[in-house]
Amino acid sequence: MAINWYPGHMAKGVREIKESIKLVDIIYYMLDARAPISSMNYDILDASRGKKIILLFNKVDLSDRSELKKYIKYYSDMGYPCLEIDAKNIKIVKDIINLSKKILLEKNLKLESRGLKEKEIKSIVLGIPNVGKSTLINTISKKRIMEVKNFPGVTRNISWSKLSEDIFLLDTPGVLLPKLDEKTGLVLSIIGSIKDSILPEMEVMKFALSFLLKKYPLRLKEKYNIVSGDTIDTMLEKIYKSRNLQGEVDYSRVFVIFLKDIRDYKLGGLIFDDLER
Ligand SMILES: Nc1nc2c(ncn2[C@@H]2O[C@H](COP(=O)(O)OP(=O)(O)O)[C@@H](O)[C@H]2O)c(=O)[nH]1
Ligand SMILES: [Mg+2]
Repeated sequence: MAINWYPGHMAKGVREIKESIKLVDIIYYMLDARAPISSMNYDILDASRGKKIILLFNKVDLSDRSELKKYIKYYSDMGYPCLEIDAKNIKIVKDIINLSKKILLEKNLKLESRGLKEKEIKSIVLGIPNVGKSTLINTISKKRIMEVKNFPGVTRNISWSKLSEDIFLLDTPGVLLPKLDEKTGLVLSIIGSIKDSILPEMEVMKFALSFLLKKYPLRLKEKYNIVSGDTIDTMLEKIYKSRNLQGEVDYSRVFVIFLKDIRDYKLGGLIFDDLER
């Protein structure tokens, strides 16, 4: 099955991202806290060796916070500093700066010992579509006075804004494509990283229902009175009826209702990955 997951202009960016990575010292790699594995692209981690990488788990307000701890531990054990954020909240800017400084301190000490202390640190935000990169950059620029800066050797027409006294952030984030297999595609569809029209609605709903039944059965029971013995048709009908809609079930409307409920926190904080898989 050949699926065109993302529009062509997104797929073109990989070479450009690798060029951007060369320019920076710190990478803020943004993950979706509802899909901490599916939103990761391990190839880019490989391409980023020698840089300081900070993992930003965004949309924690929609995530299953207690389960998220396991993923934080998983990545921390791999050596990545992690931060849970809500990119819309201006308070997180300070946390990002503080963690960056802490990490740079280690780096600067090493550089200093070689007599090469760096003054200006450059950084970039990377992540898959819709993870919240632009939101974070907007939040940062609301807090900081924008200061366009030119760096020697950087010929492309790009601008940087000042994140802290010595950290500059590239204004254009790097859009990464996730490593897509069928299951990752389904997970990323549920969280809205992949457009709703790409995968068949029924497949997405079936996957979401079986996943939620396995991991969050009480949420389905409370919200729609769905129980594990129900057939798929019964489950979809219950979701339809939860909006007091009458008559024959319109599956496209069920899709819209169900996915909106999931994305609007109507089923509470969720994580659609399994660490064990
Ligand atoms: N609930 C919630 N929504 C967020 C958060 N960060 C971003 N969003 C929303 O996610 C959507 C995609 O964000 P955007 O910044 O455009 O993603 P980008 O494609 O990575 O640049 C927008 O509707 C944002 O309002 C967050 O921390 N929590
Ligand atoms: Mg964007």
